[in-house]
Amino acid sequence: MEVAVSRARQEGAPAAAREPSAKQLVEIYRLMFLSRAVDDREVLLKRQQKIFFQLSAAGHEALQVGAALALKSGYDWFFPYYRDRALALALGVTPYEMMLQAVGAADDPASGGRQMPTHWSSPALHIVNGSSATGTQLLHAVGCAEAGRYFSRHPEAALKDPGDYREFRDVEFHGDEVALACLGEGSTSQGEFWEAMNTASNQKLPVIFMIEDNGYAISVPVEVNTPGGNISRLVANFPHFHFAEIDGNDPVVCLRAFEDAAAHCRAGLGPALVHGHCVRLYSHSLSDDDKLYRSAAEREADALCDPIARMRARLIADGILAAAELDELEHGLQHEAAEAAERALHAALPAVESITKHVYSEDLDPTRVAFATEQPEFAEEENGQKPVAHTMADLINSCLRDEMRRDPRIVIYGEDVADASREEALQEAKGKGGVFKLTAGLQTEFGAERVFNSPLAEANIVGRAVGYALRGMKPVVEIQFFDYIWPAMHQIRNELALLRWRSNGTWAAPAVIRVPIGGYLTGGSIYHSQSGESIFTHLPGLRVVFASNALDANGLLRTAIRCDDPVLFLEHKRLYRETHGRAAYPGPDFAIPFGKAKIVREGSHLTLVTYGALVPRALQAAQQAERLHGIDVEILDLRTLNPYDWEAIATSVRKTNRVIVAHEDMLSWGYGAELAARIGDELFDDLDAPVRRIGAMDTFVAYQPKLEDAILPQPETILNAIVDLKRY
Ligand SMILES: Cc1ncc(C[n+]2csc(CCOP(=O)(O)OP(=O)(O)O)c2C)c(N)n1
Ligand SMILES: [Mg+2]
Repeated sequence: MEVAVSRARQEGAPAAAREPSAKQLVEIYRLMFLSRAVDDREVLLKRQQKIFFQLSAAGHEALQVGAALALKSGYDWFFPYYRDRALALALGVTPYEMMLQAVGAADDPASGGRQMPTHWSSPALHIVNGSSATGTQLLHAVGCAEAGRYFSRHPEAALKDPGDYREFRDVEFHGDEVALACLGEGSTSQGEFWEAMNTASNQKLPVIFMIEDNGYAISVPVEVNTPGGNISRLVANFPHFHFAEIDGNDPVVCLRAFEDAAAHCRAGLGPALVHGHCVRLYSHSLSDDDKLYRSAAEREADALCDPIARMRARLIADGILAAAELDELEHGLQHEAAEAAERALHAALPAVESITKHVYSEDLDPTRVAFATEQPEFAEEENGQKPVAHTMADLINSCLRDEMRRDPRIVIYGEDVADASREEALQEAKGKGGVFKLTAGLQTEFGAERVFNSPLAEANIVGRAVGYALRGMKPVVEIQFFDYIWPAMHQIRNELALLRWRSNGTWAAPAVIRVPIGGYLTGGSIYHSQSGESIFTHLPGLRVVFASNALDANGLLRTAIRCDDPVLFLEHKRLYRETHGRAAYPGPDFAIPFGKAKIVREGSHLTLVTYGALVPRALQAAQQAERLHGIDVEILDLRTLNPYDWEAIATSVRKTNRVIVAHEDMLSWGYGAELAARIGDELFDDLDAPVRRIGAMDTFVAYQPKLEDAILPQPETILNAIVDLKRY
């Protein structure tokens, strides 16, 4: 095992040659002091109730300024956390922009008044908008570094294409760029920290982890979060890393440490971790009071380490600036902060009408007709014979293959999706290509750089996808079973779906997540049969697709890949290889727009709205209803659940005046509840009977087939509901 452990000052030029000039030292001090001045002005505004939240960088300034000055704003990539005011200032965010954020102004460049202050963002400076969640940003930094490496190796992939999302995703890259991922020592307890360290190390990615160790996570001291109280000791055996544990109160030490870390990354040797010991001079935020859990002696000891006071004393001792000159400089900076605040307090506030902007892409609407190729291009013959009826599994695989040929920005990864990670095995072995074989042969055709296995960690899969996608790539990742999507839920809800809205449209992560879902497996049991789509349709910002047949799966996946929104693409396992719904290969450009339901059976007596595995079951029930009871049922297959085709539902209900909404997922709080409520609300006058719902029992799916049959809705369940509803 190769272990790269080194300390600041051990590498690079001799220390004397790298001693900052007097001018640089003054600039370091200016940035540190400006950060404190903006913090102090905000504290005042919060006390005056002119802003609504305040969280300071006080005590972290040396570390942050050191990091910023060692890296290149607008060239490297920055994933700050909420305490990084000095970092943001040193990278080029202005005090006025910070104050616009604090007041929640319309012109707040980070979020337009949507996020709390200190959630930095600037596309021009490459500061990626972060959430309030501790640790999620680390996986984004990893994905970002992977994307940067990919573009440097495949510059042709950066070309724009007016036919899809690429028209709106600008790409910039440099072969030696670095991603800075910032966090507090408490956040190293998050699984995502370890998941990010795993991939950064394994892939030797140019990511610098900056740990700002102030000894506390709100009120929780470091030894509670970190066994032994020192994170450097725990991570020391990660391969390919450059490590430095430093005095984070000395900006010159910090600057050197980050220069060394950046040199290691730029040389392609791997990631780095700089662990800076600093102090938290104020409480966690103005909503916290550290006197409740810290002793006076401890707080006083921290105050003596104040990096600004120390730097000031040093400038005087080294004869760089006299006390009076420093007073004047500080005065000017305080004035700058006060003036920025004053201007921001008069800035226009966001309009209420703007609230729904940027939930989804404003550039590319996946419901638009441009995504509809009128007809599939069925070949007259395939390989000299009549076209084969392909399964849903086959046509998903061929869509992935066709899109990868067309778009070099697509990468596919997940658990077991590669043919074989040890490529030499493919000389004799056929290859795996997914537990359901949906990605079979893709690594063999496109290589291990574009199709590869991830660690067994779902947050890792989605978190990296956010990083890839915000750089303009198109990750099409797989979660192996819907039942195991939950470790990624935090990334899906708080990051993937939210990034565009919270950044007021300046960042987005239009990734695709493919997920096998559902039961009717005979023995699938609890952990391989779950549904739960309504949990995801409840997330603004996320498109949700659920195809019921091979042709729809092919055309909808193409739209999912080409569109500019994040998409959850649900694939019913039971339908993968069923005889129902097979189709000929529709050609490489067949696409179906989102939000267009399909009438799979026309009828006049009753409307049945459904999707997924209930479509073939509803068809069976409808045939029996006709044969045995003379009831003529119209069946709508929604195909996409967000957006869904309200017009199609309303038109059909106006015609039949009776409606059942049927799904495989549990009845209570399910997807049907929303549709039933809206139908009752908006189509009340058109109804001759109550709106009926069909779903699974409110339990999980059992292993014993007798129980599974009773738990999940069957064709008879649907038939009974049809007959019952027709009686009204
Ligand atoms: C996932 C998540 N859990 C909990 C919180 C609430 N929270 C915000 S900051 C914080 C402590 C973070 O401590 P640390 O990482 O040491 O950073 P520091 O604030 O000390 O700089 C907590 C628990 C959160 N924002 N995100
Ligand atoms: Mg901390």
